[in-house]
Amino acid sequence: MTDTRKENEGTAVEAGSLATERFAQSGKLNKFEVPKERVSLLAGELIQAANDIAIKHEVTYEEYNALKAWLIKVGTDGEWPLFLDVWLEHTIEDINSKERPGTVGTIEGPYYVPNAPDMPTPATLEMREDEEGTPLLFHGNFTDTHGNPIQDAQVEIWHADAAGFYSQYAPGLPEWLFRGTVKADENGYFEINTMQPAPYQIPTDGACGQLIGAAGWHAWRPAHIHIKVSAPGYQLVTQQLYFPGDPHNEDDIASAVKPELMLEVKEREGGQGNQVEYNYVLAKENESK
Ligand code: MBD
Ligand code: FE
Repeated sequence: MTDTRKENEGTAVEAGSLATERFAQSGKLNKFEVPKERVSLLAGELIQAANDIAIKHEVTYEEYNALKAWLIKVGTDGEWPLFLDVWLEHTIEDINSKERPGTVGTIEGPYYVPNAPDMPTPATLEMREDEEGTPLLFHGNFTDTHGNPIQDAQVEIWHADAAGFYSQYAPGLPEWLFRGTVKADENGYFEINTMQPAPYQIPTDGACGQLIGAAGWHAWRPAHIHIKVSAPGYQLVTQQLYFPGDPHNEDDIASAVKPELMLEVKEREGGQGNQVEYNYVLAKENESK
């Protein structure tokens, strides 16, 4: 997997900046209303924390200017979504999901695209002819927190290919490769045919990669499948699912792995790849723990 990635490394930074473009297109750049008191509190404490670190470690002008240059580069490379989703979103997600009963969530990350093609169950995600990788059948069902089946549930799914690339964020991939909106049946059951994704290395040639290199860290996320599950009247869950045995389950650079999100992988009868079952429990709109 590392070899395939290397061939394309020159294009990696593009993925980061595309995430910025998409964030802008979604209208989110001007949309927020945070009360003055909160801005003052949060921005004030963030600035104070930076000053405290400078005092604690006696930051030099060399280091201060390196920071300035690097922050400028995060912007010009378009990597603010990547930076924030890798190093901060996990904490925001934890805080904001702790009162929601049912299936556990985790971060969305920078590569979600809304309105992926609708497909009824059993679904097969878009793939190229002779798509490489291990076929994966992913199935499960939806219930509410009392164990009753849920009507009109859907699974939005997106993941990397077997080389670690996301469609719409890497050149040359079909637009909706490994992206779909799968409608569960009237019993809340769904079935999705896809290919197992590869571990993901965040772009190494942009500002985030430069930081990782300068600090001597690694750039890897374990292989993962992104999911948003929802049904009318229920709270949306954004999550990812992971594969046991991946060496980066223990040291995900984005700190987004939770034990509840680990799949149990079984071989499919007939030797056709693997299958996994994951069942969703959704909380009603006003339901809390
Ligand atoms: C990803 O695929 C991802 O899921 C996150 C969180 C960050 C970078 C790339
Ligand atoms: Fe991802």
